[in-house]
Amino acid sequence: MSDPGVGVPLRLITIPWSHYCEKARWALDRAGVPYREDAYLPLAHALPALRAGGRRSVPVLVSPAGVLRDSTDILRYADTLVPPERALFFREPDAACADVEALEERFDLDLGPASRRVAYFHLLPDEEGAFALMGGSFRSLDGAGAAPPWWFGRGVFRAYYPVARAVMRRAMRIDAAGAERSRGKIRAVFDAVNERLRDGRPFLVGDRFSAADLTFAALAAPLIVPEHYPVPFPFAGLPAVLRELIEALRAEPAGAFVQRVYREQRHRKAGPPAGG
Ligand SMILES: N[C@@H](CCC(=O)N[C@@H](CS)C(=O)NCC(=O)O)C(=O)O
Repeated sequence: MSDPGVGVPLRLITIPWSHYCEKARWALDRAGVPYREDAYLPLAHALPALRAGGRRSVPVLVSPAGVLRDSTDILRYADTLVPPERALFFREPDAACADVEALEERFDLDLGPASRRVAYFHLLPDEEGAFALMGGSFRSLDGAGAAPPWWFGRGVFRAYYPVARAVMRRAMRIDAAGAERSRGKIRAVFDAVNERLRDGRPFLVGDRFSAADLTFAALAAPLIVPEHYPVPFPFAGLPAVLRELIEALRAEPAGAFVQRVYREQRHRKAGPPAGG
């Protein structure tokens, strides 16, 4: 396990089920670096993120290298803690390195907001489902963030949820027209990944796991619900229309790729996986 440096414990501020937070958490787990996850519900996350020196969005990592406010910066930081052959961004400045960077950015800009918008568009109307997802996701964490907040009971949730939902819908432009446009973006990204995987390659770029694979898998996860996602998404409890979309995407090469990468590469407490 690498030592991040000066004995300052890393602190990762998250909304625990958020796919950008999962992207950052996966990179830290993979680097084998100890950190504490401080998990918050949407809305409640903003003040701690700002107080830590971040923006309103999470993940925020408080690290010896400073406060990192973006999942890509956290992946780059995790890369400083592993040997070059395990870095998520290839170190040789060649075509493969540029390919990883371009894919990671495309998934960040196109796939992440779109998969989140479509998933939330179907999930948010279901208050019971949201209660189950939010409570369950806290219980899945280790250590400091393991319990839902003290006020997280059904009664308070009923008052909190409509406010949080309205803010989330506005902030992330979650509506029917937005969901439709996002489905188009998801289609374009999945088509591109299906095409890339057509020759049977095990990874999106080169012969080893990279930031492109990790970012695609994490940011597609709300629409694949991989078995090994560390925060449980109770698939059976999801609305039927979302379950159907998930089943359809899982059946594509890109969807199967996400499931496989999670199974083979996602280890909560790191140690090098075989072939990784
Ligand atoms: N580009 C950012 C995106 C992070 C992001 O969109 N985070 C969402 C959670 S999935 C968030 O914090 N949303 C609440 C807000 O912006 O207030 C990254 O890669 O870290």
